[in-house]
Amino acid sequence: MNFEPSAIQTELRELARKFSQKELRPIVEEDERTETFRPELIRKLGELGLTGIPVAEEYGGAGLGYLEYIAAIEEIACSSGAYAISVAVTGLPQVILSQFGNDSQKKKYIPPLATGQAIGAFSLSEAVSGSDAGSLITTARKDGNHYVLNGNKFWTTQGDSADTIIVMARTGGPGPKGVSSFIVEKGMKGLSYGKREKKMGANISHTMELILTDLRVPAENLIGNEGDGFKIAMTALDSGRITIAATALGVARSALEVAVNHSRTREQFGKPIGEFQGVSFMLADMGTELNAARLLVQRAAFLKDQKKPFSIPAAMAKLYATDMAMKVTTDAVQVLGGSGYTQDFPAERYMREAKVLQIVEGTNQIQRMIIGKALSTSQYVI
Ligand code: COS
Repeated sequence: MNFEPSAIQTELRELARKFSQKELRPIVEEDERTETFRPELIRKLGELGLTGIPVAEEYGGAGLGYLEYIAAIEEIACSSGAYAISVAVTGLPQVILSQFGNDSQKKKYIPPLATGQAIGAFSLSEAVSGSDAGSLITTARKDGNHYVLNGNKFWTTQGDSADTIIVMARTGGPGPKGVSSFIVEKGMKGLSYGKREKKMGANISHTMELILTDLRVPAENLIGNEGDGFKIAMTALDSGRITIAATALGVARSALEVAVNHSRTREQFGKPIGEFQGVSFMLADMGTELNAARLLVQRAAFLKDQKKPFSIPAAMAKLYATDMAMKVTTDAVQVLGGSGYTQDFPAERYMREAKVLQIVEGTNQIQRMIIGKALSTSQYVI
């Protein structure tokens, strides 16, 4: 057992930290208010090699693992949960195509995503199918050497700026086995954008409805075989959940930092409030739970890197880290008191960002379902 980060992990963390502090921190509060997403920042992250960390070098990635990836995502999330989500979501098509794509799909679509030249998205949910992902009703009908897609996809992160979108649609009968995955490109005729959700947080990241109207997708853009789509989506979400958990670490770390600084400088009753046990015990719990969460996230990443089963550890990491972030950010607001509730301090933004992490890539109730099912059917050794 070795808890020491490797030289490359430290280097990548430093690189991401510098970018986060220099490029993200100055613009994030204003952009959050104006709901502005800057694609050029993803390009810059790509130039630094931070958008394709776990992707093979032959496809433009860094050829590293998830232990490196989560270190970078945590640092980005320290300044902006929304940009960390953006990097994580741009990673989903890369994960999918690396594992399930054929050679020409890999060569065409992965390098632009891995180098930040293209933005990625993942479109599974619909009005009628959120947690019950296998009940989606968007159709994909084979027509010669094309599939014709019709339906409305909901909650697609950065759907309006994405160049490459993995869309799940139904080619077969009801249930998970009737679902297939397709590569949809920005600008394809029949793809338009519907409602952009008005959200309580992570407003830099646009959450879009995609409208597919007789959208003709070349048959060569089917990933794997017809009917593989649900398993492809679930496999990608297993990996994605590790990156969402890493985002939670960054958001919580920044919230703790703000709370600690405040507790040292804010004086009441003649001494810094951090010297009161009521506050210092809160900070102690926040720090302890943050560190416990990081160990879970690193373990899930480690298992993935070792090519061992990591589905349940990823669900545990996502569940614990995002619940931890919700608690830590809420307590940070509390430590700051009235100031915490104002936009003069970033604590309230962290709290709003943490909330969405308990929901995206499978609600924490779904994570509990996944973990509970594995425990009750003995698939998971405790
Ligand atoms: N990896 C690979 N295959 C998986 C899998 C995974 N993580 N999870 C399930 N599968 C497979 C199952 O093995 C099963 O295959 P077989 O029919 O060959 O046995 C198939 O997929 C269907 O699985 P299951 O019966 O468990 O599907 P359910 O419809 O009951 O759904 C949950 C399972 C709830 C776990 C799934 O729908 C889910 O994760 N929902 C949340 C969706 C989500 O995260 N949405 C967020 C979108 S991005 S913001």
